[in-house]
Amino acid sequence: MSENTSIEPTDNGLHVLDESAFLAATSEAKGRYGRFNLAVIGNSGVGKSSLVNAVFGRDLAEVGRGLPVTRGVNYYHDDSLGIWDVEGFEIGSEVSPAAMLREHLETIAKRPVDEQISVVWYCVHATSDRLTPADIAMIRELDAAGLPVILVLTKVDWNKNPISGKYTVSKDLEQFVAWLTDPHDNDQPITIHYQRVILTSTRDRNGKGSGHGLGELVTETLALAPETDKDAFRIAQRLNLPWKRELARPIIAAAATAAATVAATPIIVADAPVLAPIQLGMMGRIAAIYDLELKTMMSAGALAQVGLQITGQALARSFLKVIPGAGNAINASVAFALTTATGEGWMRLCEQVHTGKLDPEQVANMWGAYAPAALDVIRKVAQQKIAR
Ligand SMILES: Nc1nc2c(ncn2[C@@H]2O[C@H](COP(=O)(O)OP(=O)(O)OP(=O)(O)O)[C@@H](O)[C@H]2O)c(=O)[nH]1
Ligand SMILES: [Mg+2]
Repeated sequence: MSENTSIEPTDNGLHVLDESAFLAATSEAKGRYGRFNLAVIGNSGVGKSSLVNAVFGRDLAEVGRGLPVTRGVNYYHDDSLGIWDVEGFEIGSEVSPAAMLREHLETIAKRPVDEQISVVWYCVHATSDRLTPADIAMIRELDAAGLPVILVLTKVDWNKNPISGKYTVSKDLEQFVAWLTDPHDNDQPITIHYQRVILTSTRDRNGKGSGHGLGELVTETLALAPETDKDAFRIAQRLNLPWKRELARPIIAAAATAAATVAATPIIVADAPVLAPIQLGMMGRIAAIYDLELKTMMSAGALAQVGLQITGQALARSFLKVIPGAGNAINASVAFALTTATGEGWMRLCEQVHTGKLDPEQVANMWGAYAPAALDVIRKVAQQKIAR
């Protein structure tokens, strides 16, 4: 895992950490989780980019790592997310929209495995009164290609009842939704191959607010994603933090167990950095879950500084003080508690960066604010041990 991590004592007796264990763990984890690919289909201006932005917290198109794969089809991606942006289709073009979409899907199917579509958001403006035959034919093509389709109604105009706080939509939209739930044509029931209908908005009618229906959109997208792509989706999206914690906690538990194993023979505090490779590896994996590219966001020096602060002896010394009889040696249960607390603190710090509340430049300075919380955890563990 981390044979290449070198830890060298400096003049002042502290240790300088090599951040390679951290970086290796991040890139290994990113590679393992892979990329989530979403196809977003809909007419120009229907709100596709706004939706992607609201759910994934970034506009890949703006970042500009896209390539026009074929006319009307663009692929944008970063490590964890790929977006197939498929334009709506002009009425009156020579080929039918469905035939054109089929061609697009064939083109996409020939692309590498890590670009293949997991889920489709088929976007329709909420003021439409029904799906057109072209929409229905296109959704059939998607279904025939084995793709799960969410029918996303965009730019829904919600009315909030000032007394009950309940959100309602217009009568027209209610009728459209009723039709979508039980579609028919001239009184004949018809089958349209979407799995879900979800009403969304990314802002209110004044262009403000944070949107509505987006939580349901991510929940249903996760539910429909193939099993192998679910973790990639949990990582790529930015709306649901508990999913990320669920991914991070087993990593913390595994690192804590590994640290306890190393400390089965108690470690003298001066040698505490022997736990550093384990803790840095854990931190690197957690950073991957929060989709943080700390390598590009922070200088190597700053990263090493964070590593030093977190796994360094200052913390080790201070927590040993709160454990009666520990002396200056770290035993298995202390190593376990320290690693758990470090992981929890780091997870919270990653959340802050991930949600934009903390500038990555500040990570090195801010760790101090998270370390006391780590100490609290250690104190609790110590107290439990004493009580037993
Ligand atoms: N009122 C309201 N306006 C929205 C909403 N979502 C997007 N818009 C606006 O609609 C316009 C088009 O949104 P985009 O997200 O660029 O639509 P698009 O489908 O990506 O458009 P193209 O890339 O041109 O095909 C923008 O001016 C947005 O501000 C919404 O939920 N409510
Ligand atoms: Mg767009």
